[in-house]
Amino acid sequence: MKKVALTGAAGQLGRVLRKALLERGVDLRSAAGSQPLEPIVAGEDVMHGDLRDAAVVDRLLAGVDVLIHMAGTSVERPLPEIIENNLRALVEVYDGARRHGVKRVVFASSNHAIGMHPVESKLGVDCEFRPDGFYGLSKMWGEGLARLYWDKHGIESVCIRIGSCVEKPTEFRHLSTWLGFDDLLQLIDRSIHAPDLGFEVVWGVSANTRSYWDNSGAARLGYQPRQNAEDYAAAILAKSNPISAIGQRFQGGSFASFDFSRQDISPETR
Ligand code: 15L
Repeated sequence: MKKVALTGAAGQLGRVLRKALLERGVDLRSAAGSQPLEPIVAGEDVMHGDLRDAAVVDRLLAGVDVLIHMAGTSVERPLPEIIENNLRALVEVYDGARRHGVKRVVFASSNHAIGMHPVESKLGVDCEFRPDGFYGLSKMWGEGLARLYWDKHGIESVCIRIGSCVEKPTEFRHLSTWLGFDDLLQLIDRSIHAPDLGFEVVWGVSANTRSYWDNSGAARLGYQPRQNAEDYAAAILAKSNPISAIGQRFQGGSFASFDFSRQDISPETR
């Protein structure tokens, strides 16, 4: 059986994954950041620590086949914080993967690496990077790092450009960007088990009728999403859109409109 490590286990998605993977009998080591994790099953393999510390990474990756790396800053934050958590820590993690012969890293990338694309565009994973902030920029850099470690060191990576991974879609943008928890679990399961992936980028998105993204490449993993945000459309369309007029123009939504200073693009210009 594969030994799987999970970082960010105390985070929003990490909590969902930890519980579900344990329920499915995965041989899991879960890692949190500053606070210790309380075991949720007897004898659970848990740890915590700062991933910028190589000794912590050694403890995380000893004997591990696949790492699911969910840790890091997950929203727009001042650049120094993003550099520490999403750049420096990620290099430590990939270096550790190299030291310990980890076969594959599943990297939580984000739609915010491409968030400045207009909502009218349907994108493949080979689209141009258009980050919508320093957070999105760090995910673009992370995908580049993953590529480097495959090309030079043979460590496989699946970079999942996660959309909006919440239990239920609640706003208009989610009709395009939603990733339901069942589909997340399927995608993670396929990312752990699909053979010989090399370097892959996939959209972390459900089978949404209004998806911004063409996820046909995810078939290589055997990912077949079953959830569709459209099932919630009536309730969502009955409410007002919480995103500003500028944010509504870009796939990154409110991340794109944050600190937006262009004067030549107004909500009205097309
Ligand atoms: C992300 O990358 C964030 O981590 C999450 O908080 C959401 O904002 C999500 O993207 C989204 O785009 O909805």
